[in-house]
Amino acid sequence: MKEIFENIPVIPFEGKDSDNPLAFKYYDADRVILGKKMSEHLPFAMAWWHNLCAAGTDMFGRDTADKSFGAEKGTMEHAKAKVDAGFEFMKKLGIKYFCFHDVDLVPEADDIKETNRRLDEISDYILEKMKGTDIKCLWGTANMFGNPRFMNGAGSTNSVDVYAFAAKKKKKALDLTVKLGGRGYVFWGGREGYETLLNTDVKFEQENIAKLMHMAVDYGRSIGFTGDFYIEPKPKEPMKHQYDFDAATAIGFLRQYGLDKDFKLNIEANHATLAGHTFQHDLRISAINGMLGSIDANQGDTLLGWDTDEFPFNVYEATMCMYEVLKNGGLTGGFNFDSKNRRPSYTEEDMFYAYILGMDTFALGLIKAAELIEDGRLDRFVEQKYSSWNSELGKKIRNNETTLEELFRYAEEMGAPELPGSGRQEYLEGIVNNILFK
Ligand code: XUL
Ligand code: CO
Repeated sequence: MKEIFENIPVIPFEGKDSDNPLAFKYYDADRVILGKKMSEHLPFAMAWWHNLCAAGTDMFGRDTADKSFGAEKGTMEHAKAKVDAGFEFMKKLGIKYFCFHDVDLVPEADDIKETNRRLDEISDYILEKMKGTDIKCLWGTANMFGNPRFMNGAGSTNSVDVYAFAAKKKKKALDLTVKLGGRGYVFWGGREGYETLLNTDVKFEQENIAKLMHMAVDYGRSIGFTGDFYIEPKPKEPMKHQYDFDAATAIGFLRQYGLDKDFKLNIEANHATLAGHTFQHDLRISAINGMLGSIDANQGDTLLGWDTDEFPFNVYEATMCMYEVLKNGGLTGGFNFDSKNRRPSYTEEDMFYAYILGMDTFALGLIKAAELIEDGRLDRFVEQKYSSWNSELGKKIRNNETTLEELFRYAEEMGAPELPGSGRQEYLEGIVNNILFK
């Protein structure tokens, strides 16, 4: 078969002194870090929508890139050309996973029965392509935000008919995910939220979202889906207020509605920052609750208030991300590049440069995070910071063996406590810089 990216070779690892733009400087798949290969630490995934569908359109202008891949857009030939392009792309970069929405795969027909027939056809084609490769599906999802019928949400909609239609799409997307062997299934609540409380029954909407999730879990398990369901939190955009605001909010929701055994979180860097947190914050909150499942790898722009979905180049952020991931013992999911080329980066080379950048950034983050852990100074500082809790009293409190009255008596004998000890933030930040730039 003729290559689509004819001018792009298989991307080799050449090391940090290489100036070849079509080579990895840090991502060395077989290099062992803390006892595991880089490729196992970093199950990278290609996002079908950004890489094979999005072509630079924004609110003010049409496509800049040509993503026809030699076929007429809006046809099944084009859907197949995207599969061909995607698999060639993944093979050339050594990417082992892909993620998709239902409508990324085929042109949507007016009649959903025809859309579903096309989905059957394309998933057969993808399965055929997967044969003889080690490329797999990381997660699937249904797009329940693009079509005007979802203007008031899918699980949260006011229309019971739209709700049933959403359920139909979800069932099909689950069928496809299972057919393609997906490790996970994502719920991103794109329009599950509100513009104004004047017309919104928040409690009613949230209960209905939970019911749809329960039905999806029941159905998924009944067809043999053993992977994780994920909520992908995001505070706003497209809605003014989205219910899955951040990791803490999503965890509370999952627990309230008894979904926490089947769900974990898919944390996207740019969503965490839109919620006013660091990426690391939402990773930590997920991890300490046993719910850090997967990551949408990208970054935002602090000067802009929206979801820019940039390819990650911030090594500091990637290092702190990998620090959390290593401490979590890895992910059940992977690192999906929910990232897009900037509009003026419209060539085929740019598609590759973007993924090389993202993969190298996370590889460097992994190397540096492992060095931080091996160095041990951060861990030792945190251990020492809480060392007063190793006392008899500290142990009693931790074991729920004391009372407010007993603490009162203790404090009365003690008098005023000493200051709790310096937080040493600047010293610790210096250690991070020292290791990053060693
Ligand atoms: C939107 C977003 C989605 C989800 C999947 O901000 O991140 O692409 O990842 O629906
Ligand atoms: Co995402």
